[in-house]
Amino acid sequence: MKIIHAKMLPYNLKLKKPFRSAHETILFRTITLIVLVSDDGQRGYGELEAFTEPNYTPETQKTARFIICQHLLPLLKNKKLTCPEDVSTIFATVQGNQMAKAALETAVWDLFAKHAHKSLAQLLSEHSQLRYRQNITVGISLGAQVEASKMTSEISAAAVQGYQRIKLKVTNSSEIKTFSKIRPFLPKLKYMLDANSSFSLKNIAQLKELEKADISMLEQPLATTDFSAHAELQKQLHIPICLDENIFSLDDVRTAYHLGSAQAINLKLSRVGGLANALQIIRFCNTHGLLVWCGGMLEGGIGRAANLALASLESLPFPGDISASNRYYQEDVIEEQFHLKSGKLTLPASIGIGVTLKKEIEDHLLKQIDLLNT
Ligand code: OSB
Ligand code: MG
Repeated sequence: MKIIHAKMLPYNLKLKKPFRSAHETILFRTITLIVLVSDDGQRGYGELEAFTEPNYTPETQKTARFIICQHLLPLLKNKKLTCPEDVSTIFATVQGNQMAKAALETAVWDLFAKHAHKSLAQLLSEHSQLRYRQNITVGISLGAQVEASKMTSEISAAAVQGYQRIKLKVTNSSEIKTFSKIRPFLPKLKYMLDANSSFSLKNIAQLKELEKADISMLEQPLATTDFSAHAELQKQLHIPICLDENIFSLDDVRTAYHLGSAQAINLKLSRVGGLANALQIIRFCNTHGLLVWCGGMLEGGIGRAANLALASLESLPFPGDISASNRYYQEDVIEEQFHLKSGKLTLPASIGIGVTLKKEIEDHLLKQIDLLNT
């Protein structure tokens, strides 16, 4: 297979309400939609997940679009692809820029799946030799709240909708205290906290307070690149640490494993450069006893569908951050909706990524300049 056309379209999504984490408060989410056309006329879709500001990862929408146009697409041009895994090999000469790579790589997976008349989940299952499920238990990530009453009502509302696992953002010690206080009165579900690098080793005493709170794990308590501080904390803390911001590659997962920095990995296919890398990480985690689960990036419909296909693999039993379509946005980019039913989302039935852009968005995307022939 060869990629003969490539187009992209930045797209703004407005959140229903602000989403606050330690990094920033988001009200508008810009994504970039990607379409790749193969020499058999098939269209493959990808979504660029970098944020507008370089707070969560170094990439931004603008830097990633630049890398895609100037460095990645020229590498793809005229290359014969025999399998989707070829893409990460071809991109290996470009350092980092994982989200730029993932946006194109997932579109190539979509093309190969469509070419084989298979769903993306089925193709991922075949390439990883892991079984997949049609109905996937999912969790929700709730933005940080200062007040106990707000925290309680947000959590209760998510429980009523059927979410089986609640992740709550915390940004400081007082929010941790508030959560610990309300924890005994919350519905009987799995809970976890995500600190997005808010703490340092000086806060060990406050973090150890959480040992009484019955949570599944604590995500990214310490600095974004600090594997050794997390290892030090994990030695002293009787709660599994989950790494998110630290993990850009399989090498990072290996480092975390060998240093003992974490017992769980939040796997975001965009943050690790795509699906092929994600599958390698899953394999490593499975053989080394690390819990691995599918994270989220406030995706639009294309990104959500790719996440759900990845999360369908049986080696990811812990519910991921893949909420229903109605969670974040009034208006999404795709026709279809992912509805929560008894805490689960169902894989789309069609081949490939299984979802389609809304007609007017698709038309607009196809009218953009061809980035492979300019
Ligand atoms: O830390 O996991 C995170 C969203 C954006 C950036 C980082 C994170 C998150 C979330 C939301 O927690 C996950 C989602 O529902 O998409
Ligand atoms: Mg996180």
